[in-house]
Amino acid sequence: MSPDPPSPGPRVAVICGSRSDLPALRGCFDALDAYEIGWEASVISAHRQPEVLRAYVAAATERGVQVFVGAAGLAAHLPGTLATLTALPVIGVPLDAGALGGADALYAVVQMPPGVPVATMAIGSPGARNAAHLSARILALADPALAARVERFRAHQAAGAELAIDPRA
Ligand code: AIR
Repeated sequence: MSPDPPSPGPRVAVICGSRSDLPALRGCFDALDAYEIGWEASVISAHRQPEVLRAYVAAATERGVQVFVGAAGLAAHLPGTLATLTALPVIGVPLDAGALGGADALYAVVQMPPGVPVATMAIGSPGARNAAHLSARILALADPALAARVERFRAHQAAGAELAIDPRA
């Protein structure tokens, strides 16, 4: 049996808790574009707009979104709240937004209770990039063309090794 064809609308929904988070997410959007994965982005705070978040998750799921990425700083409950609202995979990106350098957000995102999983990335823009790469690997399970692009990226990355360099040149 062949897998279902990819849905036509955005397959990844990226949500962040504030407009101030957007610069850290740039690499996520760039990597999703490079994989040719349709995405949509929204600013919704789990603390400030809980009802908007609930309605958005329901509507996005209805439209065919398959992976949610939640990114927030401080007491970053957005990814965890997403995971309470959907059974789809949720990827969490803790951001550095204050005095604790993102450790606050990391603990908030990673320490989910059993049964409510969030795949937690590194703090900040490296984690945001990896949210795109992990989204690609998840979606590639049912999308052979995307699986080929993931393999192409891996080969390209592996080809970047620099053997026997002159470190002072
Ligand atoms: N935030 C917003 N609502 C709940 C949380 N945890 C986070 C945002 C941002 C930080 O608080 O994700 O990283 C500061 O937001 P703002 O809007 O004050 O700049």
